[in-house]
Amino acid sequence: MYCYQCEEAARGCGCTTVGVCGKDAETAGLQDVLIYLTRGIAVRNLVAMEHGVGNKEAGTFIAEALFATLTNVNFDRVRFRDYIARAIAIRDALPPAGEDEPDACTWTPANDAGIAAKADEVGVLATADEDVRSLRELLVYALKGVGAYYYHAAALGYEDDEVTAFIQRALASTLRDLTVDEMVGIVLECGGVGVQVLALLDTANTATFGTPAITAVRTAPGTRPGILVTGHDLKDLKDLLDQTEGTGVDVYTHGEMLPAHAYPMFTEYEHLIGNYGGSWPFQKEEFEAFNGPVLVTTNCLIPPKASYRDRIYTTGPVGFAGCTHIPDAADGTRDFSAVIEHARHCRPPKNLHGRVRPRDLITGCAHGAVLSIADTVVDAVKAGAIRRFIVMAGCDGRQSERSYYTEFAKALPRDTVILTAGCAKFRYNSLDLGDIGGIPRVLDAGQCNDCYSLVVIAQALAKAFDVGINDLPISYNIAWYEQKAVLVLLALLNLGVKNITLGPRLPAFVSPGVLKVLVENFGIRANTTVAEDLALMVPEH
Ligand code: SF4
Ligand code: SF3
Repeated sequence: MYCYQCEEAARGCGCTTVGVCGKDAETAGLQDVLIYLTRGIAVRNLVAMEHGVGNKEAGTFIAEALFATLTNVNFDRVRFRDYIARAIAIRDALPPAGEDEPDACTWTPANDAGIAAKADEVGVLATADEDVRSLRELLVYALKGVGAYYYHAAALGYEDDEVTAFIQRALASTLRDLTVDEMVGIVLECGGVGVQVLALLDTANTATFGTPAITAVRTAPGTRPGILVTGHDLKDLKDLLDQTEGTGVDVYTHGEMLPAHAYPMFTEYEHLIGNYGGSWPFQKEEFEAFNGPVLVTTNCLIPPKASYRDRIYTTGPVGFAGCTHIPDAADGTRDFSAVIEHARHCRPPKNLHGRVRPRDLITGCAHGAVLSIADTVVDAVKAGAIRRFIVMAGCDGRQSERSYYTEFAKALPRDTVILTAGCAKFRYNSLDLGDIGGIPRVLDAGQCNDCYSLVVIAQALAKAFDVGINDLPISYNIAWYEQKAVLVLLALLNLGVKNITLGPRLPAFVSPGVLKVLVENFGIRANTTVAEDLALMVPEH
């Protein structure tokens, strides 16, 4: 195996025997083969689409397949073998793309050993040139982000054929020998598609669940048995809440589900009690203490301990051998009765006092809520009460060096406001950083996809001050971990945002040559120390 798609890539290079995330070599190989096959589907379907005989479902399948290979989503070999079988069936039902199709369009494994042998041939290291490999992988990782966000939007009935067509065009491009300039062009184009898919998901969420309002979320557990819902899929949360109504079972959000509490529709469920725990790296301790079933709707799943494995339920692309998977339903509404029945026999959650302070968490500061108080914000900037905004969005991670973000947040002067989204916020959202004239100093727009909100807010501020987006008093100190963050970063670049600081480590898949392009064109830099970065991002501090 060779995997270097996330921030934890072993030794800052790549995982070669087993992933730091827990992914084993066999699963890594199955993922490589699945991605290879999606390239073959793409080549055939693009030609078929040109002739008006394309398969729309192929695009949706590819989005889900890419999502399944994203870090901390699926560790289950059986599920990947099934994805591979489905990929071959979809591909083979499409007409050939011509006389000399690439191998990805025709290769068929004889057995599991054949798949394993193919994995060695088509993995990351199949591309010898370091820069070409870097650009191809950068593109594929960003596409995993597109696939993930598209999956959630589609679950709510919001689809966009342009997005799935781009995914296929981009995948097919990785089978061709393109110039570096051409590859950079597609990577940047992917940032534009990133903006498009983030906007699609924003529309899907707000049209379905309402416009989020700034909301304080309880963190102290109740006294009844509960189900903990983690991940990003709001549709699963909604369906679970409907099915738990009147059962005596409470529902709690975990990690990236926290922002759900800010949507008007979710505030109507009295048994949606509050948020439990913090971000994904702490889930072993938190899932153990929760006592009840945990529904994992997306990343990040850490291989569960045997002590609570039977309480983990997965949906959609998520999987882990030994955990119960809730199957998809023909009408789109999954049946959670087994999870609910399980919960009835469980003890209520333990109080997590000690590590997590029992303090309400503020969320829902998405574009609708912030722009409704835009005049107050603009006045505070004009009056000098707010000197600067710092975008600290992105991912959390498990290494101790992530404490940098807590220290950075604490060290920020009191006339600065943090704009955040994603699970990175759990490093500082329970600190009492106060407010500026009633505006919370940590404005949490929501999940990582709600970075889109931060862009909408920045664009509105740029308009209000009649300046360019890079002339605003905003600095970017982004934390990344997995491939959705790669897409969000490309989306920011596509919108013209410059001088982003990225940490805690630069991606292993970015070669020195590609890094040079990013530095020269966009001013991307790696974070350093709190003091040095503060001096740079909050001038005259
Ligand atoms: Fe390693 Fe990250 Fe790949 Fe897991 S996803 S194998 S930790 S690089
Ligand atoms: Fe977090 Fe896994 Fe990236 Fe949605 S839940 S941001 S890391």
